[in-house]
Amino acid sequence: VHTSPLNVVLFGETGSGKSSIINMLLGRQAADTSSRAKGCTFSWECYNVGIGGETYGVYDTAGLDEGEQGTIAADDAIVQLYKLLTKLEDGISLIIFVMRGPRIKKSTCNNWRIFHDVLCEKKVRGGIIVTGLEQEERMDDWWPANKEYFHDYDINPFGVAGITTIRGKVKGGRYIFQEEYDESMLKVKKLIRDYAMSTPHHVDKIAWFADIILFGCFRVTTKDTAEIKRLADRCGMSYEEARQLAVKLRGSKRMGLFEWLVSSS
Ligand SMILES: Nc1nc2c(ncn2[C@@H]2O[C@H](COP(=O)(O)OP(=O)(O)OP(=O)(O)O)[C@@H](O)[C@H]2O)c(=O)[nH]1
Ligand SMILES: [Mg+2]
Repeated sequence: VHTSPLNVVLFGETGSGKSSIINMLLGRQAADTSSRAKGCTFSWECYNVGIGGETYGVYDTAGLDEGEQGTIAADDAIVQLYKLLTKLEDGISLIIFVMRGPRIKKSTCNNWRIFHDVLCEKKVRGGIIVTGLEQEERMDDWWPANKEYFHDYDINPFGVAGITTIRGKVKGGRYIFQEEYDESMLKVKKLIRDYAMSTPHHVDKIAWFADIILFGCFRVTTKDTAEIKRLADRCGMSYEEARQLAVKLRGSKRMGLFEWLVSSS
């Protein structure tokens, strides 16, 4: 048993079922869910979940990188992720990509790139939960039938759970998907217990922020110094953190930020 909870981050686009998974794990309506297209969770929230004698901090986050129609803009996404990294100072043990099945959308892979490849530098184990499989003959058949698609995009999760988070209507005195729901809860708990790393990975948030600016995730490569400064302010960066950032950006085209910081000190 660890002194601080192992952190597990749920990510994936709006409406994929992240908050519904939290509610299923806790057995109550702790997180708001919504069937509206607009998206429901606007920031992130941590919930303590006990599994097999261990407590996990499970993070419900907002869907990212969804283009113009998305819930949150690129700048807001950066600010949110930076603040999330601040909260995750104990490190990250597992990230779980949540997607709605049974059909795969074209945008599916972007979220995995942002969290698994960029944010966690491929150093945190990744799992996938596919929701919406209550109508399937067998929920476990979905992954074997679709895994080629993910492997083609170099998405190779440690574990996958095909589930449903809904119990459906009551018929003959019982919920029609009760069995599938119970099975789903066990599968999600097993995924977390089996794959959460006992030695969490610590993300250097300043290095991450610099990479975002330099390598243009979220289409922000054209930002000028004043814009970077504004973004750093919104992230709540301290002067020391901004100085570290400036050093990282030094020698790049962002020299101006460094000069600005030196002149204002
Ligand atoms: N049929 C079906 N519906 C689901 C399933 N999981 C979630 N939903 C529904 O999908 C809608 C969105 O679910 P949420 O849990 O709010 O999705 P979210 O990922 O938290 O969305 P954001 O907070 O906007 O990022 C709700 O109406 C849920 O009831 C599932 O397994 N099957
Ligand atoms: Mg939500």
